Amino acid sequence: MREINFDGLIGPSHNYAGLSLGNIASSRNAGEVSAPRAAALQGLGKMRHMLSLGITQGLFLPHDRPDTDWLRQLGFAGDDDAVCRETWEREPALLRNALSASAMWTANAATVSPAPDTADGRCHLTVANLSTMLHRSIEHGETLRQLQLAFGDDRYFVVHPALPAGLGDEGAANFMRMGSSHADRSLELFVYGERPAQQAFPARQHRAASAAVARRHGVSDADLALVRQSDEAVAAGAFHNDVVAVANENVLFAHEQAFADRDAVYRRIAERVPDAVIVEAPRERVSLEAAVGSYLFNSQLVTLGEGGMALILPQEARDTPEVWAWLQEVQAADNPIRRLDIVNVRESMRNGGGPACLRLRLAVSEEACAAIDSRFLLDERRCDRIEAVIERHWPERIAPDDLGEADLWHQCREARETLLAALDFPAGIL
Ligand code: SUG
Repeated sequence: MREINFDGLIGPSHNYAGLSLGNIASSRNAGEVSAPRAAALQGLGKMRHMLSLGITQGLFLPHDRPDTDWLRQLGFAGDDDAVCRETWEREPALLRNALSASAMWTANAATVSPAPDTADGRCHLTVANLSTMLHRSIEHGETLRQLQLAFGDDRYFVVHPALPAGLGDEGAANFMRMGSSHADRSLELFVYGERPAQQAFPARQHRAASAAVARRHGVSDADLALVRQSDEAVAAGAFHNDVVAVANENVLFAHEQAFADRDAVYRRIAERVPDAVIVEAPRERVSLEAAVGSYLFNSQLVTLGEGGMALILPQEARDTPEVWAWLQEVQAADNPIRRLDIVNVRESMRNGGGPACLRLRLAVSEEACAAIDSRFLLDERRCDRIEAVIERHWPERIAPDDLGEADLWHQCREARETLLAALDFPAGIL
């Protein structure tokens, strides 16, 4: 079995509209000027870094924005420009939602149960409905089309559509899998939130949604843990579990305050995964605020070909002294984490999306890997092609008022069409 990460390529409409309540970075940077071209190049740089580590890398495509079909559902009519113009005049907030590039954060695209964990021995994916946030609830239709194309071989894959909208489901950002290796039948940890009456921020992953996804995937009760996120973590801005914890094979890397009942979670892991290693940041060394501010736990924890694991961390973790000092100790201590690799994904970070948010992770056999539509897989040559399109077609900057400009709407659409053509996707396929 091997790990593949499918990163969302950061789309040409990347901007700071402050759409995500409970996501502190998104709120803090609302109204700032974004740099879509630099953002997409940063994301591509991370993908190239993963390739350089010998890890298979895939990508998902930016969604079609502005989403005029969605605006038409809301009663706006006419051609695309007329729809956008009228929306901007009458309900500008709706056009901001229709322009969001949030599909870049593919940790929220779907939840994935790899083949060893499921009743029918196939890899199951459930598209996330993302129903708690309006701008993200728009994503699941196109996400489903992309996943059906990428994982269309039903000998190996089953792609389920999103759950009904009443149950909030945010995908793999609230999911961890632990076993001795990727190939082992593993413990699947589904992390959900609950919103106490006094809490300002919504809990985006509902318990019933997590349980429904596990049921659809055919994960047995023996392999399932439904884990409640701590209220303190949600209140500190951990709107998804992957802001305070990440797992890879037998290693859990987490903040002490990530879970409501930490001891019970650790006990369950120890029972089910005898060689489990838990690397925990104690609150007196790394505060929740520093963890959320630096996105320390939104790193990718990956197994290296030469043995051991690497943490792929955002630059912000390096720049936060209490975090970096603790990481040095982690690296020196007796655990599988051998390398600390830093990537710059600052434009995404300013909307609350770190290295791990930008990727959907699959563990697949060699045969299943060969059955994936190769247009979604990357090598250096395809990275070069993508880079050339970004350089030529992605806007350099977007200020808040630009969202109402027809030139921007046209540029976003043309940029995506050029990218799809460069990657051999015929027009209209999505
Ligand atoms: O859903 N930000 C995303 C960030 C998602 C991060 N993903 C994970 N933690 N896996 C969100 O809050 C900001 C968009 C804006 O404000 O325009 C945004 O949607």
